[in-house]
Amino acid sequence: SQTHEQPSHAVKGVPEVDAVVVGAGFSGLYLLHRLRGLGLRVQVFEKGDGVGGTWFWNRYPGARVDVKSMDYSFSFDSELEQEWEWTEKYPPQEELLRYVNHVADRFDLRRDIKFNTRVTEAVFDEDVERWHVRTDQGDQLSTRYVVMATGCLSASKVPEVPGLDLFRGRWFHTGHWPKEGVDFSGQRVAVVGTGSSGVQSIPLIAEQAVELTVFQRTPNFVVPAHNHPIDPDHQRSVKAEYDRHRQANRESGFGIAVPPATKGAFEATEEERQALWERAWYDRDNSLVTFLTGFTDMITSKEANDTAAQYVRDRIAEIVEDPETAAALQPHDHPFGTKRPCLGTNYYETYNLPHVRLVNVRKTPIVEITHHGLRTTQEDFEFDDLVFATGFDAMTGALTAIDIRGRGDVALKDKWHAGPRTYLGIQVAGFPNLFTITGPGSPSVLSNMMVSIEQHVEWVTDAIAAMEAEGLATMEPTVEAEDAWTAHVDEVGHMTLYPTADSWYMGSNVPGKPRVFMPYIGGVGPYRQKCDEVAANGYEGFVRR
Ligand code: FAD
Ligand code: N01
Repeated sequence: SQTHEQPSHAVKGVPEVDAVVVGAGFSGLYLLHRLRGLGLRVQVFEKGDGVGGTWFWNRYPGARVDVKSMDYSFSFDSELEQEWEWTEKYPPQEELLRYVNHVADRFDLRRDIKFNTRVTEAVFDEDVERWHVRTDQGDQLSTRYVVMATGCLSASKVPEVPGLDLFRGRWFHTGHWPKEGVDFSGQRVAVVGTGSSGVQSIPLIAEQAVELTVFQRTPNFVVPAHNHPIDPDHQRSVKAEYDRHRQANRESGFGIAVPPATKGAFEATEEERQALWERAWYDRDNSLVTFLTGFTDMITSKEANDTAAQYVRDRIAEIVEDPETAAALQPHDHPFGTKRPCLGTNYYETYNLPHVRLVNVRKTPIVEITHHGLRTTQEDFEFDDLVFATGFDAMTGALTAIDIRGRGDVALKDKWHAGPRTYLGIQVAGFPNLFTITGPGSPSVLSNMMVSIEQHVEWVTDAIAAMEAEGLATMEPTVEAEDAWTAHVDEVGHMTLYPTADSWYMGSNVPGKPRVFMPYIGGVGPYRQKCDEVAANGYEGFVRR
């Protein structure tokens, strides 16, 4: 596809569009669809060679969503949601990638997307009030609006361990897995990392490898996924009342409607607590949020949270045969849910296999990678393949990787040196007409992201439509609104247990990253209401000119 070659008189011959969208995951695709609907000329840039974002890059064994498919899908088009048939409770990456491609085809989106093209720079020219965007392919565009749909979990992170260049075997990161797949048959494999990606891939890698060593720094809480084919009757019944179902998700805390908790953990009896955790663990239709929403005080009271945490630790001790391995797998250093909890299939069971070994690198840290494996403070390990399931520079990494400069040539990464500052997670003071989808300061990664993506895309495109209708040139938050919102995000975050954990929500997985709780835990329902009120009050907190 091509950029729109329209000669500009405003910016020295640089082609002009109305809007540049960076990224062609779910966010970028829906943005393109909506912005086109406003009659705007839009150019999307995507560094991959296809659409799908997360589901394009994360092709590791076992990669699948852990929000139910009927919830983790677009709701904006009723024909789309009615015609698409999901096969599983939690569909695998291939199915999600098929779905994203279906969306791109159905709405004829590809012709405005330039693939294999990374946006490197976006600079605001105050004289003409336009953004000047450059890519690694030499594109230059002048645009009024820039929307960053760059993803919260797209800047993958390989650990800063010396020696990787010496390693003679194959190495992979789960976040850009080779398209052709990887055959581990007959191989000695090492996996570093036991977050969601590690938890999903470890059991399947273990099925192929002759030897698997898992290097774990922090054990996670892993709840059984109980994935299964979708019952067609269930699919029909949800579709029969999809609008009501979706609306309940939109009004919920995490973007997944669940019956609200009615009491605190200690207002319940021991038997009631136990019964709830049993359901959350064993019910085949369980979902990840059951543990988080079972009692009103699960994410605010350590004692309440401990009742769930202990329940999970007890299950681990029951499943894992070797007591030392079981102890190493039991999380004690963070409350349940304060690091993203995982859903697993045969995860703990995998450690009972004779060819699988767990190494606790909290006790004996990795010192270096060698030509034949890696060395910890205690032991030299040999293997053929090395898998990094080490996560992402989350929420801000994909944004700060682009040289974004606003008024006064201020760089976004300098403005955010002490942590991200936004108004509603949507805009940044001093960066007019630049919008972020599921940006820091919005519920984002603490939610069913499809709900949050649709809400942001709709709010942003409505705001742009209002500007167009009123003939306005720019929109940006006031510093006061941004300061107040950033303080509110922090204050609400600190009313919970989240900041007590060293998580990627806190930036703790990236050395040198400021320790700030980045997402907004106020709940997607209340947050949506706040965004709607701001718009209804003439975009309160924004300067529009
Ligand atoms: P992405 O899908 O990340 O897309 C961003 C795109 O921007 C990418 O294609 C990237 O290549 C491109 N890009 C970035 N920078 C540039 C640049 N400078 N120039 C050009 N292109 C650029 N969420 C849930 O709600 N439930 C789940 O169960 C769930 N499972 C997940 C599983 C995995 C393995 C991962 C990594 C994430 C998961 N998520 C889940 C979060 C997931 O990221 C979101 O649900 C959603 O897919 C994000 O869509 P997006 O379009 O906003 O971002
Ligand atoms: O990444 P992570 P992920 N030495 O950051 C370890 C979504 N997602 O790709 O905890 C040793 O969670 C690190 O240890 P520690 C979901 O939102 C969803 O797994 O920092 N170890 C950790 O164990 C998820 O949260 C699904 O101490 C090192 C692991 O690597 C997010 O994406 C599936 C290390 C990284 O875990 C990211 O998940 C996949 C080092 N130097 C992803 N550096 C679903 O199931 C890091 N680690 C839906």
